[in-house]
Amino acid sequence: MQNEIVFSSRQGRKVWNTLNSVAHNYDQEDTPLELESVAHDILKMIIDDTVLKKISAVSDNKISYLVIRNFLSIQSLPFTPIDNASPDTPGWRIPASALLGLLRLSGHSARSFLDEMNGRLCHMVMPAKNNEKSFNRSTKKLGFHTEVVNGYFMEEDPMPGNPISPDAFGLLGLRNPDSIATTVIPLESVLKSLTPKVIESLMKPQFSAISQSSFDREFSINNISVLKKLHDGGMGLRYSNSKVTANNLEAAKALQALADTINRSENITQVVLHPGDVLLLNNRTCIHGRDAIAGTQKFDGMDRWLIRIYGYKLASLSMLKTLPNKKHIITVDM
Ligand SMILES: O=C(O)CCC(=O)C(=O)O
Ligand SMILES: [Fe+2]
Repeated sequence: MQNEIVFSSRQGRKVWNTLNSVAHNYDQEDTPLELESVAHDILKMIIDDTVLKKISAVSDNKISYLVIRNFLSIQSLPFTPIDNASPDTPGWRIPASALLGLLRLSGHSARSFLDEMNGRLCHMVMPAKNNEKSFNRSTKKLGFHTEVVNGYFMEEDPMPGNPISPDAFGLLGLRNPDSIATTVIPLESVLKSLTPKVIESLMKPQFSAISQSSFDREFSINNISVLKKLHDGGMGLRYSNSKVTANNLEAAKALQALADTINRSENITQVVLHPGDVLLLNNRTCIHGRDAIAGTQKFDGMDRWLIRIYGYKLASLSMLKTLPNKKHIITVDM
C-alpha cells in the first residue's frame, strides 16, 4: 500500500535503543524543541533514504497521510493515564521523542496552544474519567475533522497572534487492546465526488469556525472558506461537522453537500494503531476521525492510549506568537 511502510522488528528495536541513549537528557514538555532536533538527527542516520523520502512527501502534499508500522518497538511503558493529568514524563519520553523526530523529518516543528490543555505539547488521547465532559469527548466516535479548525492557513495571510492551524500532526500508538481504528479520508477522493458548483461555493469566504472541544477557550474565525487553494497549487480543507458553520443559504447547501459526500465516502481507511505504529497526517489534505471507544474502557492502566503532536512547516513558524520562556507554546490574541 502506497501510504504504509512496515519496519522490521530489528529496525523498530534500533529506533527505540538509539533514542534511549539520548532522550533522557531532555524533557518533552520543558525542552521539546531541543529533543526534536536531537531525535531528528538520530533518526536521519538510521532510517533508509527511500523511507525518508516517503516521510517528506507528507509535507510536500504528495501523499496526505503515512502509516509506519512498528516504527519503534516499545520496550517499557507506564500505565495508561485515566484522567487528563500527564503521567510521569520520563516513562514515555522515548515514544515522545520518536514522534517529535519523525515530525521534524517530515519538515515540521512541534507546537501546542496555550489555550488547549494548558499548552501541553504531547496530547494524551485515551479514555479519561475526570469528569463527564472529558469522558464523553474521549470515548465517543469522532466524526471526520481537521485539527484546530478555527485556525488560519498561511495562504490566508494571518497576522502574528492570529490562530494558525497546524500543517500536519502525528499520532503514535502506545496501547490499543481493542484494535479501535483511527479513520482517514484523503481530500482528493472527496473532491472527486463534489460538483464544480459546490467546490466554488466552498471556496468562497462565507463560513465561520469555532474552537474544538479540547480547547479551554472558545474563539472564532469568520469570513473564511472551507476549501482554499494552497501555495503549491493543490487544495486544502478545514472541516468539522459541528465547529464549521455557514453564513448564508448558498454556503449552507454547499456545506451539507460536503457532509453528505464525507458521510457516504467509500474511501475511508481504517488505521488501527498498534503499540509503536505512527500515523503522520497532512492537516490540509486529509480528514480524520475515530471509531467509538465507549464500552471498551476499563481504567485499569491498559486502555487505548495514543500521543498526538501538532507540527508546523518551518516556513509557518515566524507567524506564530509564542511564550517567551516556552517557545513551543503558541499564544492567540483574540
Ligand atoms: O483517537 C484517535 O484515533 C484520533 C483522535 C483524534 O482525532 C483527536 O483526538 O482529535
Ligand atoms: Fe483529531
